[in-house]
Amino acid sequence: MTHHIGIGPNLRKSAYFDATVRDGVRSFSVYNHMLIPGNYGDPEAEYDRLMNGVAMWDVAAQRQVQLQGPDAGKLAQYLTPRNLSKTKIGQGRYVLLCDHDGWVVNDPVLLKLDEDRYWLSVADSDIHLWAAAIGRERGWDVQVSEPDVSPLALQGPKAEDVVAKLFGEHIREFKYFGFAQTDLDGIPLVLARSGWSKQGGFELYLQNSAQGDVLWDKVKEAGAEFVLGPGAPNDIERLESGLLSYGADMRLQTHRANPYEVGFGGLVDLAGGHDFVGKVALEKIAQEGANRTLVGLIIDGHPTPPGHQVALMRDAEQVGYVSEFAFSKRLDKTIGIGLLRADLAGIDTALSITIADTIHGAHQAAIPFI
Ligand code: THG
Repeated sequence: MTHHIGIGPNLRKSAYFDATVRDGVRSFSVYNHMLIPGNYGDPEAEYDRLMNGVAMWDVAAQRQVQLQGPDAGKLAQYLTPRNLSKTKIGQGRYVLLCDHDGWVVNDPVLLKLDEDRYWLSVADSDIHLWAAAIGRERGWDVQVSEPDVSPLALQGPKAEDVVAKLFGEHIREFKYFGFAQTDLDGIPLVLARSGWSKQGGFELYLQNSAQGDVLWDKVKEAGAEFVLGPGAPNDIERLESGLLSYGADMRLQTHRANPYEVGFGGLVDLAGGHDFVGKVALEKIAQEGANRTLVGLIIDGHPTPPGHQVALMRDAEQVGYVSEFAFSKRLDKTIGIGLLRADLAGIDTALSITIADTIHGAHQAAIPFI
């Protein structure tokens, strides 16, 4: 049976929507209430471009939550357990946002545009509401908004060549997460070395959605000689590389996790002297130790991913869950990640998952897989 999702005005369209349709997008998902391309009908070619050429991803659904005003820095720091005191203008940082109980509510890339202006490039949860409420409740002088910004990711070993051709050789000096406010033939954008893959690349944060089509075509044309083609954030590569996805791996409403459980203790600075949402709860968790641990899993056979978490069993007892798995051709194995009861992590014990009434053995493995 095939299902269809009705596209009404409540589902936002990306600045690149028309371009992706023209280039043959075949499936969408929904992320931050916006349509995000899933694939273009040839997953193997899309994976191949990411590994060997350049993949161009419409990730406009990674919305920017802008904090602007005299207290913007104060609010940014209060929202995250990571210590931002050494973050300079033009630097990006991968940060966690936690709620008052210490659960992760988002894992954005933070960009410091100015002393009084920050962007949180958010994963799939409503952080503009969260940030605005916290800023106002604190009585701070900071405006929270979602500006007209639409990231376009170029990922893959040739992405740097494409960006150098478009912007000049100096971009090869960009540090990871470093960015600049610039333009491409008058199209305003922020250019950053970042992106959700381990194949390297850049992100172009378009600042005028009316020019999405034009930007897409300019990049496509420049990339032709470097085997550039459309794609989307790639679950196989991200599992191989051990990148986490908020929505898949730690979503608050359905399978919440705290930073220590998912291996992000290093992003929590309890000794930095700064106050932040969730500090008291995270101090307690740090002291007591996490009950669950993120593990890599190699799964027997070739089961079809069901599109949701599945229980990780030890005989008849549930001891965790697998948040996502996929078949890796590079490894010739089905690989996944999940949370496991901490006392079983690293222990040689028989685990399994059940998919479509079939039991598949699951074996712990180090992350990243590659
Ligand atoms: N780019 C931008 N916005 C985003 C994402 C992105 N918003 C949503 C989502 N992705 C946020 N999540 C991540 C997760 C991991 C990384 C980036 C964003 C990442 N991690 C590296 C790693 O784990 O090796 C580097 C971490 C570090 O150096 O601290 O890149 O992709 N604009």
